[in-house]
Parts: sequence; structure tokens; C-alpha cells
Amino acid sequence: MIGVALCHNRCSMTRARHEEWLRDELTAVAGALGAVELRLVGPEAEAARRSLRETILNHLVPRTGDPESPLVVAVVGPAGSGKSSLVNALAEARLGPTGAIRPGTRYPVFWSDGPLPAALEALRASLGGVAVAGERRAPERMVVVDAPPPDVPGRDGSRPVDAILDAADACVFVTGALRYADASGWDLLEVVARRGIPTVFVLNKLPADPGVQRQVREDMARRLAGRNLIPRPDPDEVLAVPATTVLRAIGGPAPQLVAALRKELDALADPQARLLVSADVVEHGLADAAVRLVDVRAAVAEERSLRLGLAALATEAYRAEAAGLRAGAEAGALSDVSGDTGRLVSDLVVLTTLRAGRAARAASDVWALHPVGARVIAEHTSLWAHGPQTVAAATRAVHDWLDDLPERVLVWRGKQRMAARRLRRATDLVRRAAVDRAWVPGRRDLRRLERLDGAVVAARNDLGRRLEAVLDADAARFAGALGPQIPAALVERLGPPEGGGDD
Ligand SMILES: Nc1nc2c(ncn2[C@@H]2O[C@H](COP(=O)(O)OP(=O)(O)OP(=O)(O)O)[C@@H](O)[C@H]2O)c(=O)[nH]1
Ligand SMILES: [Mg+2]
Repeated sequence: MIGVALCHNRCSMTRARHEEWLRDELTAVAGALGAVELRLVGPEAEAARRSLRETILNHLVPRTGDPESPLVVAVVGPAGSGKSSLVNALAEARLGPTGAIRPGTRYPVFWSDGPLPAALEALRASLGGVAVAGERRAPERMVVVDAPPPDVPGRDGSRPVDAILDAADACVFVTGALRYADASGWDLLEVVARRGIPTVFVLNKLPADPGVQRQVREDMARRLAGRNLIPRPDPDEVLAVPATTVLRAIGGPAPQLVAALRKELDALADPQARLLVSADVVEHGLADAAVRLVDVRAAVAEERSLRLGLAALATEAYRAEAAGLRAGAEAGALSDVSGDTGRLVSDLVVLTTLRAGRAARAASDVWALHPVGARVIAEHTSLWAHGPQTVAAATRAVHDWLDDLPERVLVWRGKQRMAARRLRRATDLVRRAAVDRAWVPGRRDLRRLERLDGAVVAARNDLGRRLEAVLDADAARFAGALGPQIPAALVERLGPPEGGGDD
């Protein structure tokens, strides 16, 4: 487990062995997290599951045992704060779109000094981003990611900026002087604080007046310290970039104006510093993942019991109807037909469909009383009635039963073959006796039926089984709406329950 990994006695293993073991653990946990989608416990839990899996796969696994992997620096902040302009100035090239139309950046731009490592390349591809080199190279073994603003949704509804922060080792938080106090973008800093990744705070587009600059930096520093993002309200913790003319050629301020930011990045990229940053970030990341995993595990366990519980309620509702249908078939009391095959089929289909409809309503009724069940019903309103395939399935079941009867008559009579007319007459007898309880056979028919010893009972039982299977298939729609059952082993793979007790 990840939590165990933190306190694991590393002395008992070589460092390399420990890291290999940890990577395997992380990969297994990510696999378990990827094997389930939380549909019932709520969207927050599902977002937490997805994000934890991404943190593990995009961030922790690639870094475990590979301190040389490139340092990922996420450039994030509120919309229009000038992130892309700053990155363009650093790279001395127009890497991505900037401009007055919001959002400027829809897809992230990965500025790096070489090819992206596999995990980052996968992230880039999944977010639809581009990898660029720029006119001036990114610091050695560093990838700077210009992120879309927080209000840009990704393809699957999650925010690309979150996935980028999940993969980041360090962060540049850019906010504009005019809107630095806005709530927008500050939630990103909560993620940054939780992950414990080093952050450079940039106040961009500051007015030229040094006095005003000082005041705004002081205020920003106070706000950052108030959120425990910096140790003291020291304005020197806030990098100031004055508002300036944007150079059309590069889509950003003149490169010398971002020299201080470049210096910060170079400092992070320094071989000694980066090792410390990497180790620290992995340690923080593991601790953070362990805490998050406890909640996600609890959510998966809850999802599992919700699916089991609701499925059992639906099964119960169908069982009553299926048992009634089967008992009716076994007693030959389903239809009062008189040898008319057309009516026999339609009577049995109507009866079966009616039962399926009643079962569906009963199951929906009990689900509606359950808060989560009610939500599922609201999303799958077709569950209130029998399924769209049920009439066809019942028709098929009855026809199959009829089609198989002659073969069975032969078996019951212990014969290889019979004359066609005699076989037809025997089959008609069995069919009629099986379904029409009100029918009183004449003496000759009675004598014939005696020779078909057990055939009628067996035919009734067979019909009961076939019709019951139609109801089972109808009931499967309820299980389908819940999602596949979650194996207990999958929950166990995510660690012991909180407090060590049973779920
Ligand atoms: N005058 C002036 N305009 C700037 C400066 N920096 C950025 N801008 C303008 O501010 C607007 C937004 O800049 P972007 O760099 O696209 O901002 P962003 O944060 O990347 O925006 P999103 O990607 O939408 O979040 C653009 O019109 C830029 O030209 C500056 O220093 N001076
Ligand atoms: Mg941008």
C-alpha cells in the first residue's frame, strides 16, 4: 500500500529494490482505481478517484526510481492573467495563442528542451496539447507547461489544469495585478499546497508606479501567508512583472523583462536543487496520495455495497413475479388455449410481459424509496416498464419451446422416429395438456397421454424455465443501470478499511 510505502523500513531492502517494489505497488493501486467507475456515490468521489489515479500514473510512477526524469513546471492561474505571454517571452517565440479573446489557451503547450518522457507524452496526447521547443531552449531537463485557465473543461468534463498540476513538480502561479484578489484560480493553490510542490508566485501586468507595485505585492504576500502558502507575508516572495508592451513577434513581453522568472526556473533546474525537489515532491506526493486513497477506498467500498444492495432489491422484486410465472407454467395454468398455436403464443407472451412489467414497477418502486436508487431510476426512466426486448424475447422463448416439443416426444416415447402424423398428434396432445388445465381429454387421448408418461410434466417445467429466463433478462436491465458488481478483492487492493474494521 502507498501508506505502508512511506513508513516501510527501507533498510531491509536496497534502495533500488524498494523503488521497484513501490512502483509495482503504485501501478497495482492505479490499476485497481482504473477498474471501477463510481456512478452511485456522487461526482465528487468519482472526480477524486480519477484524479488520484492520474496523480499516481502521471506523477508518482514515472518519478519513483527515476530522479533524472524531467522536472515538470506547471504555469497556472486565472484566465487572462498573462501566462502564455510570459511563457512566450521565456521561450522568445510565439508558442501558443495569446490574446484578448478568452480563453486564450484551450490546449496546453509543453515547452521542453527535448522529447517528452512517455508518461508526459501520454498526458499531452490525452489533453490534445502540443510540444514545442521555442527559439530559446527550456532549462535542461525541464518541461514548462502553459496550462489552460481553470474554466476550460477537458474532453471528459474534468479540468485539464488539474491533470497538469497532478503531473507537476513545481508551479508558476500567475495572477494579474488587476484581479489578483479574485477567487478564480486560487483553488488551484489549494491543490499546490496539498501536494507540497514549490511554487513561484508571479504578479503580472503591474502598474509602472513603484509605490503601487510595492503595495500590491505586500497585499498579495499577506493573502498568500494567510493561506499558509508562504511562511511569512514577505513581498519578496512575490515576483513582480510590470505591464509592458507585448512584442508582436513573440506574443509576449521583451525577454529581459522575464529574466527574474527565468532565474527562478534555472534555480529549480540546477542538478543539486532538482534532486532535492524531486525527492521532496515524491515524498509529499506519496503522503498526499495515501491520505486521498483512504477516502477513495471508502467511496469504492460504499459504491460496492450500494450496487449489491440495490441489485438485491431488484432481484427480490423480480423473484416474486418469476416464481409466480414458473409455478403457473408448472401447474399448466398459464393459458386456456385449445390447440390454437397462434393464440397459445400470444397468450403466453402477454402473460410473461405482464409479469415483467409488474416486476419492473415493483423494483422501481423500492428503488425510488432509496435516495441513490431514486437517482438511478430518474436517469433510467425506462426501468419503470418491462424492457423493449421483452416481447420479442418471450415470443422467441415460446416458439423455441414449441419447436423442441416433437424431439422431446420422441425421447419420451423412447423412439428414434415416428410416423409424421402420429408424431404431430402426440405433440399436440402434450402441448395442449401442458398449458390448458381446463381441458378434459377424451378416452382415446387419455390412453395416448398415458403412453407419454411424464411428458406433460416435463414440458410444463421446461416452459416454466424458459419463461423465467425471459424475466431474468428483463431484470438484468436493473443490474446494468448500476454497473458491474465490484469484487471485494478490488476494494482490498486499495488498502485496509479506515480504522481497520470491516466495511
Ligand atoms: N499590455 C499588456 N498586455 C499584456 C501583458 N501580458 C499579457 N497581456 C495581454 O493580456 C491578454 C491575455 O494574455 P495571455 O498571455 O493570453 O493570458 P493567459 O493567462 O495565457 O490567458 P488564458 O490562456 O486565457 O488563461 C492578451 O491580450 C495579452 O496580450 C503585458 O505585460 N502588457
Ligand atoms: Mg494562455
